[in-house]
Amino acid sequence: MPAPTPTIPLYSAAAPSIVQAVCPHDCPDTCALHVSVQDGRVVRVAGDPEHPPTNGALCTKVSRYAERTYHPERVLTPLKRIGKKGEGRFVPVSWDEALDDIAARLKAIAARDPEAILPYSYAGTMGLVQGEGMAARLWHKLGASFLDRTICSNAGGEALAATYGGKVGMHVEFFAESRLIVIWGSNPITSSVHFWNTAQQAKRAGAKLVCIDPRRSETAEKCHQHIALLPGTDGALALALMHELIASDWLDHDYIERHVEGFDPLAAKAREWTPERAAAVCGIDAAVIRELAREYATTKPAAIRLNYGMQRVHGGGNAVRLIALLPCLTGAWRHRAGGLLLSSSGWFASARRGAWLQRPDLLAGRTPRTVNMVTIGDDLLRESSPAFGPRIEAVVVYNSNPVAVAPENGKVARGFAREDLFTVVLEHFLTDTADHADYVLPATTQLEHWDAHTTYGHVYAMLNRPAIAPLGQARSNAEVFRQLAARMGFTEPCFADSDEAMALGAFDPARVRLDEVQRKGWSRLGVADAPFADGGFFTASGRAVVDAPGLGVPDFVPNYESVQSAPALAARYPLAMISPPARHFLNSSFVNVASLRATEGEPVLEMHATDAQARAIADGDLVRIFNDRGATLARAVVGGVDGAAARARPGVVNGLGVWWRKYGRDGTNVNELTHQRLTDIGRSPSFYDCLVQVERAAASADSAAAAD
Ligand SMILES: Nc1nc2c(c(=O)[nH]1)N[C@H]1C(S)=C(S)[C@@H](COP(=O)(O)OP(=O)(O)OC[C@H]3O[C@@H](n4cnc5c(=O)[nH]c(N)nc54)[C@H](O)[C@@H]3O)O[C@H]1N2
Ligand SMILES: Nc1nc2c(c(=O)[nH]1)N[C@H]1C(S)=C(S)[C@@H](COP(=O)(O)OP(=O)(O)OC[C@H]3O[C@@H](n4cnc5c(=O)[nH]c(N)nc54)[C@H](O)[C@@H]3O)O[C@H]1N2
Ligand code: SF4
Ligand SMILES: [Mo]
Repeated sequence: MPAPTPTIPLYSAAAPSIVQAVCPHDCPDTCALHVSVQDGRVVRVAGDPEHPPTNGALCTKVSRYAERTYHPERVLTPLKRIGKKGEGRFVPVSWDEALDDIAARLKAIAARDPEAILPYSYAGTMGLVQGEGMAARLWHKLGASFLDRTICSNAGGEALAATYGGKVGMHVEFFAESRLIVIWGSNPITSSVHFWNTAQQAKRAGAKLVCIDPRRSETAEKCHQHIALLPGTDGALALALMHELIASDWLDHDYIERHVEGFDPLAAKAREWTPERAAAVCGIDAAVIRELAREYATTKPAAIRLNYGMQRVHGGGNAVRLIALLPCLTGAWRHRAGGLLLSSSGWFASARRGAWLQRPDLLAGRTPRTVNMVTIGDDLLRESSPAFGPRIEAVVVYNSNPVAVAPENGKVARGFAREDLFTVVLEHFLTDTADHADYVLPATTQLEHWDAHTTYGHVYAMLNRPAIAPLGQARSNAEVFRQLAARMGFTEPCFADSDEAMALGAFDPARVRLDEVQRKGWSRLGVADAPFADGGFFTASGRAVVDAPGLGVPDFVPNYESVQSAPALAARYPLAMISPPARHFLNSSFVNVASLRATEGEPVLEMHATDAQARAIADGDLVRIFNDRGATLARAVVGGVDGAAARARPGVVNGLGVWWRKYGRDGTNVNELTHQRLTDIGRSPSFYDCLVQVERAAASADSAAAAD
């Protein structure tokens, strides 16, 4: 098999040339990058000053992209396992040896039952080519199991689509003109820093910023007001806000009349939710709810930046539906700086050539079974059954690190340790998942391959050009799947499309100005400034929907695990644990970048002094966090001593994620404790719906750790 011909521009040794690229990470900001290259080496990665959402700035993590790319631990040759699964012991092999063996093994399994093969991927890169591009073509042709890609946003996504007809909302830049911004379930200083800069502009112009978050996050402490509700109680808060809007007649009757379908049953439900009732559920004061309702209704324009942090609980879908209806009741949508933004990805639905990129027609009428990526822990351990289908015999992982990021990951690690499972991992690094692979294949980074990008935070279609040749023997994901297809004898012309052709062909020329994309690297879709000023939602009726088919009228759905909903469990595990991202990591990416890991230090558990003192835990103690699913160790960060500000509210502990298990003191991380139960809507994980107990760790655990 001939080596792939890289379609890489060659740069002279003279002044650095700047290559137009895109940040590939799972982040709503989707920045345009300027990659400076000198002598074939990246010397700097900076934000494109012309691209409005980027505005010339990047977050700390991606400013370090060169450090990540040239990291001494990059996997740069194909590797074959020689140790036990999980040990991470490998020897280098040639691409031909690896691909011949992988193709033969997958072909043999497919001959028995292609559904025994499971592709497992998420958003390590959000690219249309290196994500589900060539890979999807191969899996469709093969008839492999479908993967339900729900680990992040699907509860909120489906909820938003049930309400508005699509994943659509305000433009991020117009938040600068809002007078009230409610940052709800989001920590943008960590996870969407460009939005935070926009909110700062609004603040300087006199806007009030309110943050709704159980944790006093980096963002919460910089807002005018922080409402620290209990995890998973946002739906109750939204209902009580509606109660107040109705009781005080702060409704936009004309907007409701014309653009909301099913207001009456919603009003009936909201009338049951007095601020006092919600306050008891949310663990906050009723007066706070009354005041928020008044401000939200009477400040114009008022905008809600909802984000995915609040939908990682049992009732996350219903909560999003309720919150999404708030701006419909007050008519906030009439102004371009009013309304709500959870995701903008729906604007790209017809801009992307999805069927061409992914070729579902290659299924030829077959409908393989679907495996939910959230329940990979249970599913890898499952035998064949009529309900489940065949036992999973092979997993091909790319753009994801499930052993670290999937819930209840003690089981995920056990599943990947199965000796009879054939595992291939396409990676930059030897992650927890790669350590379990039979073959690790070296993947290119965004600086080394072509791609095209849509985004969920703004409305620019974007193109990523490779800045440098692949390091070592790295190959792009698309190239690996192209070569596997050839070895399996698939001769459809689509398997010969180059990465470059796929990137340049990814957008529909009827919707995207391709000349501008190629020239500048990005182009704004044509979306109205105030898209729902006069209704026009993407639902069948064009109105925002209350009583969605199959879902009914949205309601508060309590957590699976909380003091109120599961008192017997809470008697043993009285603390609610949330595990939002640490600022310098991106999910489990960057954990191995020394400078970023040094900033984070070690896995920490934030606790309020009341909870810490009740357990004789002092700031800096090593603690053991545990429940029936497992245990993990972390360093306690105790706040609230003598009434000082604390990150954690009483009753809630924050275990910042997502560390690689192997960097944890005992080879575990917070997902040892989370469970695999799914959200009410969208089959998503309930990471932040998790009861635990905390105790001081044995002195031996601390001294053992201190020794290494
Ligand atoms: N630095 C960094 N940036 C990231 C990421 C990262 O890991 N690190 N991840 C990226 C990804 S994949 C995503 S999906 C986005 C996520 O971005 P966001 O949607 O902003 O989500 P998180 O930062 O996970 O969580 C936001 C906040 O939700 C709070 N929260 C937890 N439970 C609840 C609750 O029940 N109700 C409310 N109201 N709030 C709650 C958490 O305390 C946290 O402060 O960020 C992206 N950007
Ligand atoms: N407890 C807890 N767990 C969580 C979360 C939480 O807040 N708390 N957040 C959840 C969320 S929101 C999400 S989105 C998931 C994310 O989970 P994942 O999508 O698995 O994200 P990462 O952990 O960043 O892992 C992505 C991997 O892809 C690799 N990668 C990047 N680019 C490429 C490429 O071009 N080719 C190949 N082959 N590999 C590449 C990276 O090296 C990295 O190891 O985690 C979830 N897990
Ligand atoms: S802010 Fe988000 S999109 Fe921008 S560089 Fe950082 S991770 Fe990438
Ligand atoms: Mo995510």
